[in-house]
Amino acid sequence: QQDYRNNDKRVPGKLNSETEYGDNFSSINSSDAGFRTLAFPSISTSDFQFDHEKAADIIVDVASNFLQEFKGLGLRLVFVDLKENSDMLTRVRQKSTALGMRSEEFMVIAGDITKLRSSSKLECSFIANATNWRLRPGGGGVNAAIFNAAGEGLEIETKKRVKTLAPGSALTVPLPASSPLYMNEGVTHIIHVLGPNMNPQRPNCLQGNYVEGSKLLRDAYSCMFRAFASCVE
Ligand code: AR6
Repeated sequence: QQDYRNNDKRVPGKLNSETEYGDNFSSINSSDAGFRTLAFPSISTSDFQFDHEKAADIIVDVASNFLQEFKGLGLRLVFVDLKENSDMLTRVRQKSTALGMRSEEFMVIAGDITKLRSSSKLECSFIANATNWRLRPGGGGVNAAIFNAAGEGLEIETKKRVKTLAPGSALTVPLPASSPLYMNEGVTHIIHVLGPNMNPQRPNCLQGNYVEGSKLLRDAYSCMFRAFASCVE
């Protein structure tokens, strides 16, 4: 059994604890010790109905630029979707592989983003959330899953900071140590992100304007990754 120790002491939580990886991570080797990890879902591609091909292009482009810019700092990005047969998972995996993105810095995995340590033994201190403009719990999708798993502490800490979020922006919220997501999964921060909306049933629909939509989706990922970097730097 390999020993995957996290050597970074800058963020509280499950530091220096032994981390094991399940079958999905069999290719990971001991050089992964010390990575700080952000797990993030596909922003805007489900309830907000953003085009999948365009979204996948944006994810790999913004992520690869970010990893290049912050090279050597031990930052890792993990793209997560619920099912192995997810269309977004397949597209992002194909595009990141074609681009030669290094697997220890950029991973693509299937699973519930609120259970990465307990189900996959993957240690992620940071989780991004695809939220709504009022940062309200519920509403289905990954937003409901994260607010449910984190408990009321996330809602309280979120509301202390802002009341609304503009499309293309992000807000970092530290989780209280009493949050079940902190205690059970070692998650110390949630990064709320609001993506562009293409669903006429939801507020601020862009009505198929992909010039504006693509710009906002790029901004959303860029803000998310920078918020992560600024917390761990
Ligand atoms: N773990 C990982 N991925 C998940 C999970 C989970 N537990 N649950 C859903 N996904 P969506 P959007 C994936 O609709 O399109 C909300 O109601 C899902 O398969 O959650 O940005 C908010 O309140 C998909 O790939 O976000 C907003 O109003 C991805 O997460 C609105 O939906 C995003 O799907 C935001 O819509």
